[in-house]
Amino acid sequence: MFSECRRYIKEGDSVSQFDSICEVQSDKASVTITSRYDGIIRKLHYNLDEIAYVGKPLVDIEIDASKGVAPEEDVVETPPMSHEEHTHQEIKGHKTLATPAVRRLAMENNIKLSEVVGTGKDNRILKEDILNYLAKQTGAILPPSPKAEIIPPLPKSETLPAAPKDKARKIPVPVSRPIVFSGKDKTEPVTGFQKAMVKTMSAALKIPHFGYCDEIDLTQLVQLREELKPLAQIRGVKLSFMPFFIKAASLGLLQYPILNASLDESCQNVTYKASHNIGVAMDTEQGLIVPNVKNVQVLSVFEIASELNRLQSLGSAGQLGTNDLTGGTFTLSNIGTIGGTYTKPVILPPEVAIGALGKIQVLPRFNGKGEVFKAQIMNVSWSADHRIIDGATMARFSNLWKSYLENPASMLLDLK
Ligand code: CAO
Repeated sequence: MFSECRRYIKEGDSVSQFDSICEVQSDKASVTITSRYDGIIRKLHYNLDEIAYVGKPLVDIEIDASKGVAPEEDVVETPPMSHEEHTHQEIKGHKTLATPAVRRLAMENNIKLSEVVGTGKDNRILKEDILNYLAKQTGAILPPSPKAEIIPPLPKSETLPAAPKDKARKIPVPVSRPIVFSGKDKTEPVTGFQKAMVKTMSAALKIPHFGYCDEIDLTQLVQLREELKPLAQIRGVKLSFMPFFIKAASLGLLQYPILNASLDESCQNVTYKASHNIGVAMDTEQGLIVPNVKNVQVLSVFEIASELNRLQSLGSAGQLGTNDLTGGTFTLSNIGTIGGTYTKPVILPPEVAIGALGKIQVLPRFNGKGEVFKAQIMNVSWSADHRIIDGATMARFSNLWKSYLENPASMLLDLK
């Protein structure tokens, strides 16, 4: 069961294979459904935001006779809600990974796929890669990246806009739909990620939260990151502060494994998790999502950064799969990228602890000699499940995490 949250076509539109038909959202992931056929849209089986059911028809497409296929009505059914299945329509078993549409585009332009660098998952060649390759060959200037493009909100009724025609617009860009002020109350169903949030947060508030806050002097880390950023950039990775926060948390969890545990529903057993799957709260166009970096305990800071880059690009494209969104064991929420100092983070069950990071600010502080200096200060707010974690444990963990970040070289001693 899922809801259709964005549509790119209307009845009577012509579509080609792999054109986007609509975007659907379950409480775990959102997926773009593309056309399997060249043809004309004859019937839409659902209205926007209506609940659709797996295995039922979604849209009827009349197949285009001119493409050498006998005219007939065909039906694209609602797929089983597996993210993997619907993003993997490419031909496998070849040296290069690319969808048939991309292969056709390459063939039409006499481009050898082996000469194109793929920027998709597992080096898959995307349409943009072909267009970029072409642009380089011809010196043409491509339209701006669709990520930066502002697309007007879609109306909900029959007056849907025509399917995006130019190539760049074919990539769906999630845009939040503002509620237009009409002078009348408006009731909308709670769907998608919002629905998941209702479920998770209602469960979370059954947990007695213990809160603990502190301030961290990141002066050394800010400097270190400035030095390492260009090195990571050369290796194709954007290095933010998060990988350090995440690695320091994992080193702390090795000493305080109760914070990387879960409590069963009857509160009879605590399971200490072997993996440090550290969740990162992400603010996306579709709302809050919390993908996690798996097995941080065996990853370097660089590897965490690389994985975070991957999760962020998938997250902002609304393409995170179930695997990335489940199995978290501990969470960090960097609300400081937006603003604020202290907050009261809410634990994500079945996890037992979460940390929220405030904005890094330049503030006057005293050094060891009593002199005032410009310090880079960040506040941290922890919440822990007080049924199994006492305040002292939370405070000791926080002190250790803080010491790694205030003196980042000390992390070297414990890195494996
Ligand atoms: N204070 C000030 N600046 C910060 C910062 C902080 N706490 N954390 C990061 N920054 C800076 C970064 O260094 C980066 O600057 P540069 O471009 O100069 O390198 C810039 O802010 C943008 O960082 P980023 O967003 O690309 O990367 P990140 O790894 O720091 O953060 C993510 C990633 C996903 C945590 C963040 O984008 C995000 O979504 N934060 C919001 C989380 C949220 O909504 N929490 C609430 C959950 S409860 O509803």
